Amino acid sequence: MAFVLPDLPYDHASLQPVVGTQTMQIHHGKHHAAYVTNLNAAVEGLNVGDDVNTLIGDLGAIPESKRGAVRNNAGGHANHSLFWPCLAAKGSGGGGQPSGELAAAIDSAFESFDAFKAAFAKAGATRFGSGWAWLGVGDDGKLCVCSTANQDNPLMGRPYADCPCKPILGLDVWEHAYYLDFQNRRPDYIAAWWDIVNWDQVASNYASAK
Ligand code: MN3
Repeated sequence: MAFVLPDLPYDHASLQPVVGTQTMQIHHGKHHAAYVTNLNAAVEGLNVGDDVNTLIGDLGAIPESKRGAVRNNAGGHANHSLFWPCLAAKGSGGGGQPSGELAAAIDSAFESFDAFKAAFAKAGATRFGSGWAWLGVGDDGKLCVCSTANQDNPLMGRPYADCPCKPILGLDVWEHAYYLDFQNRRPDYIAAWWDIVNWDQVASNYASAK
């Protein structure tokens, strides 16, 4: 059973001007596609099933000779598969604020939506080199913010991620995610990115994770 590159739920031009068409073409069609191809090569001959989140949650079960390749490429596949549906065109599902249970949980954990945004933006901006910022549900059921390096994911647990949780929103802060649009200005990318967050999808992820 091979892992498959998921289709985008919108076209490549939808997220402009925050994420340009060329960035989307390369990011989804080249980077994410390569993680899927390399993951399928890495798990060839292993009986790992077809759920990438289950796979990254049990990296210790992977033979050591293949664990690094599975960590990087299953992580890349899982991270981007969560990322794309959490985005939408500004004004067509993207932007605004969460409502309902998710809004209440954010207020409970961070005191306000603005305080949450500041904590999440800081996690992304201060991640040295390549990685991700996350909003996730911890074992205690509370929302938390953290970051991971490279293609690590909070589902991997320790020692891969120092913030074990079930992620419900991720922000890719690899340069390939923003360099064509923002060059070296990662904080500007993060500030603009809020306009394309699909809070209905994040709320759905929260309902599944809690
Ligand atoms: Mn990426």
